[in-house]
Amino acid sequence: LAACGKKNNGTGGGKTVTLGFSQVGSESGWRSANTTSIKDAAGAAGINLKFSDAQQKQENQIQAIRDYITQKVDVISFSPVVSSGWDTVLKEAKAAKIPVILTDRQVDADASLWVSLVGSDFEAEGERAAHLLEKVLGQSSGPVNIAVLEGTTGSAPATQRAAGFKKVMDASHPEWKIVASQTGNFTRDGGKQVMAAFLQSHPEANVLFAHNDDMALGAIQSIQAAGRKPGTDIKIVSIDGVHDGFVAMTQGQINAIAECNPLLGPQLMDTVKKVLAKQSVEKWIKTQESDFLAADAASALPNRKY
Ligand code: GYE
Repeated sequence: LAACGKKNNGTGGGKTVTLGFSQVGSESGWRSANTTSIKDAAGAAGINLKFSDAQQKQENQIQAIRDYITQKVDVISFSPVVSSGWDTVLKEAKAAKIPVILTDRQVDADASLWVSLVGSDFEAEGERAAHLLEKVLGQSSGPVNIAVLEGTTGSAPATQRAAGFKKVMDASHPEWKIVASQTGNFTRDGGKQVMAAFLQSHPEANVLFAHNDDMALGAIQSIQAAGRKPGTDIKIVSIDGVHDGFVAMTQGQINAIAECNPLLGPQLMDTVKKVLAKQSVEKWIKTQESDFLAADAASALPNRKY
């Protein structure tokens, strides 16, 4: 009777669906928007969401997934903090006949262990960031000394954004030089600290490629503290397109952003329902994204959804 009283119970007829979701953490503005999107979309779809935050630790995610298996949830979904090391727990889910849908980040595991991935093409984002840098540099001549703030080591977005950026460099820009590259863990504080060290060890750096906006925003503080002008003395290109990143673009502090859309909730809930209804789903449900230069930021800002 309780189920009958519900307008929408996630399957259109049967019992309420329970989805166990393990989130990476709350490291960035992107992640906060992603969490909100998943919670809101579950509510709207009438799906019972069990949500846990792994605080950027793989062992916490593995534990959360094991708990969801024990609780016999209908579907498990997670955004894997790093790419490797998932085979054992994914086999456990398979043995329990619980489908696994990946969101956001990919895993290096046998593709038969997960049903579908809802997320972005990170290598394409790295390539897009490099093409944005071409536009930012325009006709200017002189050395291009790039400092890179990498995302979490071993995570799909860090590995693939670096690879995509390098692909464009190797193909078209022998004159670009990466002078320093280190992880800032996708956090503002990480970006701030690593950039402060780069400014000391590599004063020749005149470009920053940050794997996400939050690290760029942290770096901006260190660049200003060093008496240099972000966006002018050091050109900055980042990835995500969170609200504060857009504000920094309107101020000319970030020169360009390759968008990575965190609003994956609706597509995830849709995929959950299809999988349970035994409908076919694409192996990789890719996210639509755009590129923005600082000049576009002011007009785009009012329409940003995250
Ligand atoms: O770019 C970053 C977040 O996995 C795409 O994780 C995501 C990345 C995003 O911390 O801000």
